[in-house]
Amino acid sequence: MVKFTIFVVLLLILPLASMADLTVGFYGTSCPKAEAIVRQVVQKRFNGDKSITGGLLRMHFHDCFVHGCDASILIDSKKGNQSEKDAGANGTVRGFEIIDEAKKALEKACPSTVSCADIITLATRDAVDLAGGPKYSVPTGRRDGLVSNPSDVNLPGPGSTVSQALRIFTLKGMFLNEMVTLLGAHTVGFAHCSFFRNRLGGADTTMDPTLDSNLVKLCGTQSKPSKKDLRTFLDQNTSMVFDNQFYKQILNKKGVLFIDQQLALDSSSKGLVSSFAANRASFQQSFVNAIVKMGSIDVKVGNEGEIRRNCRVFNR
Ligand code: HEM
Ligand SMILES: *[C@@H]1O[C@H](CO)[C@@H](O)[C@H](O)[C@H]1NC(C)=O
Ligand SMILES: *[C@@H]1O[C@H](CO)[C@@H](O)[C@H](O)[C@H]1NC(C)=O
Ligand SMILES: CC(=O)N[C@H]1CO[C@H](CO)[C@@H](O)[C@@H]1O
Repeated sequence: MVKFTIFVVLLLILPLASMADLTVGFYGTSCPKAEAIVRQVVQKRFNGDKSITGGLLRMHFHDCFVHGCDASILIDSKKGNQSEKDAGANGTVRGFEIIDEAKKALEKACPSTVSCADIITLATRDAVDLAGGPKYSVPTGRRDGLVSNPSDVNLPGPGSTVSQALRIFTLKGMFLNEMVTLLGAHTVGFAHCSFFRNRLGGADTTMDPTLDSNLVKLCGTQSKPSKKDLRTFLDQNTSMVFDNQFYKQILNKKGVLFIDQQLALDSSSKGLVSSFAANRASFQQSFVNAIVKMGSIDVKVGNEGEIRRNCRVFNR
């Protein structure tokens, strides 16, 4: 009976072990200014370009969903060996130079101490706040990973249904309500025509006809595409503000991506969409919980991995 109890207790504790090794204020003694330094870099960039919130949020998502949140997304390809950055359609992830700038400042203040994976996490947290989103504490202590392969990238595509996308989130231990919440990040940022052009020109009648004709002007249609792959806002109304407007837009058939519009139509997710559209505070609280959880997916801690000196290359 005692053995059995210990076994049950271990079963309960083990899955939490890696999350427990991340702590709020991990750099409190080793690099007390770490969070302030990141904040300063993000603030400066944001003052010049409010769109960085979109770039950082998407970077954090793509990092965490491949190999865990370990900065594998930051590694540059080498001759004859490509990295995660170069996986097919994920080439439009942006904001790498913000991470470089923060890393440079941090290496000066406290060499080889603050991981690139934590820089992505903290920078995203600050950018969400600056754009009008929730303020939150986020645990740190992540270590940087030692692999980066394009073939490891298994992210949902923009043409996914809710259940297809959920299958990938489930593999990462994320639930439907968390997926619907995290997709609320599409309240900021851009999408390129190539990700939604197949919906245009009446091809997908779930799109508002006025939005459709506006987007045709920008993108053309699948049979007559525009020459350039231009981009538009994912949230067509309050494009630069981190609010719950995204949910209101998709309830009005103004989702740009197929997956976004599906959230408002699929019977499994539409109830949550309505409740987030009606209540900004409940969206923001739910978002904090979900993004902190996303930030703990398969993290490396303790002696695992390394603290990269340059976020774009492995130390050895
Ligand atoms: C089913 C899941 C998801 C799909 C299929 C998806 C798909 C996409 C696509 C196709 C784009 C356009 C990229 C471009 O044209 O450059 C995009 C942008 C974006 N995504 Fe997602 N996404 C998903 C989940 C998420 C999550 C979980 C987050 C963050 C928590 C996120 C944050 C963003 C942001 C902020 C942008 C704007 C990027 C920018 O401004 O450069 N997405 N997403
Ligand atoms: C290069 O190849 C190895 C596997 O052979 C892999 O582990 C590594 O992460 C790859 N990527 C880069 C950019 O070095
Ligand atoms: C756009 O957002 C503003 C501010 O939240 C809101 O008052 C307005 O109704 C929205 N307009 C449309 C067309 O969605
Ligand atoms: C969101 C997105 O575009 N994901 C793509 C990333 O790259 C992989 C591999 O090329 C695609 O399968 C995903 O659709």
